[in-house]
Order: sequence, then structure tokens, then C-alpha cells
Amino acid sequence: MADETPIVRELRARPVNVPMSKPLATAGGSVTTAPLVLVDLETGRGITGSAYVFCYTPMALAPVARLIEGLGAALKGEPLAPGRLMEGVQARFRLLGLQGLTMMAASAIDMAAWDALAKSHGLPLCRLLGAEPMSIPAYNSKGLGLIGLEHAPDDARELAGEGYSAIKLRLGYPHLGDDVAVAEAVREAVGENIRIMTDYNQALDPSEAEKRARALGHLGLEWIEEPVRFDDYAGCARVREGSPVPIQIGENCWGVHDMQKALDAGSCDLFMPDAGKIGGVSGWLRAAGMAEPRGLPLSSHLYPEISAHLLAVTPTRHWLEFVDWAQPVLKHKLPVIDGHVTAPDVPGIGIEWDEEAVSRYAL
Ligand code: SMN
Ligand code: MG
Repeated sequence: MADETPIVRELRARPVNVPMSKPLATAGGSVTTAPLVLVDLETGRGITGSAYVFCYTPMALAPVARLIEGLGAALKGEPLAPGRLMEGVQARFRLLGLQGLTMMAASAIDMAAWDALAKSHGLPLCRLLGAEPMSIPAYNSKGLGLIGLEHAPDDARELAGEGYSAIKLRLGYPHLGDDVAVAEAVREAVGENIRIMTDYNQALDPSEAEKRARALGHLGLEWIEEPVRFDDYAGCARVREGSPVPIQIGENCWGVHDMQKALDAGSCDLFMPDAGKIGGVSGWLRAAGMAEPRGLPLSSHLYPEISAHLLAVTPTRHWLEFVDWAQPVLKHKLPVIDGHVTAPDVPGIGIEWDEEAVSRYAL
């Protein structure tokens, strides 16, 4: 059997800067393009695993790509066993630290390795992990940046009008009154039947966050996301104590050790790992294992394609965040049907590059 295990033959990392149909201004900075590193892990068997990492700023593209290629050289010839590959990556980054760009590079390799492994078994990723494709509720996260009272209601109607039952609104205007006015206008625009998630992108200090959470209490919001610095877990716990709205964090946790600190501090009601920061598929599985006995609902952050598989294997699955930011370089669109997403029943994650688009957006 052992000699039948595919090996890692080559790791390719290609930076692309993909245009976004709707730039997104948040209280933590604006995103106007989708800077992605596309990863292809070639095995010796003609099977290639593919995945991408979202790099937030084009400045991070070259360093992340270099890290992935450097790790690729180190992992060449290793058996295609994601857990073992990640142990190798951890060992190589022990002194430097596995967080920030190093963790993004590791997560990207992990996702590509799992994709290759699933393909080598002829199974969709979720089936390899013991689940099956299932319909998962998605919220529309493609818009509603900090666009002001004048534009937010129309944008909200447009996002909900695409068939979703939930949308996400970015908050963190200079004054509390502006946040309340925009949130009230959005609620008014979409009515009582659409869920509204809100996101502060770490913009507030704990005492201001406590005030704003209370001031938003009458709007029936689904959650308030990242009200304070992501790693001020004690401060976030204080906000949570006085908040009439559930507190959601997680997208900035680097691996399950950060998640553990967040949970130990009682900082949140809900958690949303980011596949590119939590440690890829391997990291997600551990996060799902930590969430289950606590009854902690897990939602995904970005990466809708792989998250459709990961949420299917998550006992406390909650919401999938839908953005279409990678779509221009993908051959197959991830269908959203009545606001739900189902992982495609094809081997792997279901990611195939549109090579023509990739060359167009390559750096
Ligand atoms: C977000 C993520 C990535 C880029 C911009 C904004 C936001 C979210 O925090 O959760 O969607
Ligand atoms: Mg967020």
C-alpha cells in the first residue's frame, strides 16, 4: 500500500489581483480588489490539488507566494498526507512563528493537499471527510460596506433581492448615531424577515463597543462581529456581557491556539474560522471539534467554495459567508440557490482555474 501513496512533486504559487464587482469599505480598511495566491500541488500521479488564499492587500501577494514556494521545495517528495505535511510546516516555522503570512502559506498548502487527496480517492472533499454535500444557508456578504445612509438601503435591497435570507452590514461610522441610523434604515429597507449580520472589523474600544451594542439592541440583529481588536479577548468578553446582540469573532484567529484563548476568555457567542488563517482543512477540523462539545455555532469566513465542504462536516454548522471574489478566476461558479450553497459532488473541492482569466490578472 505504502508505495501507492501519491507524493508531493511540485508546489506552484501564482499571485493574481482580481477585480471586484463591488469594492468594500470596512472600519478596518478597504478592499478594492481580491488579491489571491493560487496554489497548485502536483502529485506524482497526474493529480493536482488546487486552492487559493485571500491576501487582503496586493502587498502581501509576493511574500505569501514566496513562502508557499519555499515550503514546496522543502516538502518535495513527501507523501501526500496533509497532517504529516502540516507537522513538517510547523517544525520549519517553529522559530519564526506560525501566524500571519506564514500561517496563510501553511493553510494554502493544507487546502491544496486535501484537494489532491480527495481527488486521488475520487471523492468530493466533504465525502472524504465522512459527510456528504448538503444545503447550507448562506448570507450575502458582497456589499454593504461603509457607504453611508444615502446608499445603504438600496444596497441592502439589492443584496437581499438576490434570493438570500440574510445579509451583512459593515458598521463603525465615526459616531454611534450614524451606526444606528444606517442599521435602522437597512432594517426598514429589507423588512423583518431578512436577517442582518453586522461587522465592526475591530474598530471600537470595549467601552464604546458596549454602548453601540446596546444602542443596536432593538433591531433584531443576528450578530455583532469583531467589535474590538480581535485579540482583546477579555475586552470582547466585557462587550458580550452587556450586549443584547450575540457576539461573533474568529476570522482573525491564527490557528486553534488563538481560538482556545478566545473561548477560555468567554469572548463570544458565535465563532467564524477563516480557512486561510485557522490552518486550512486540518485547522478547521480541529476548530469544529472544539466547537461541538461547547455547542458553539460555527460560521465560515470568506472561502465559500471550500467552506461548503467544511460546514458539511461541522456538527455545529451555522452560516456560510458568501462572497464571489474568487469567481472571476474559477471555471465553475458556486451556485447559490434560494440563499443556500451545496458543495459540488465532484472530486476534491471543485476548484478549476479559468486559465485565461488567471493570465489576465496575473502579476
Ligand atoms: C471582511 C473580510 C475580508 C475583507 C473585507 C472584510 C469582513 C468579513 O470582516 O467578515 O466579511
Ligand atoms: Mg468580519
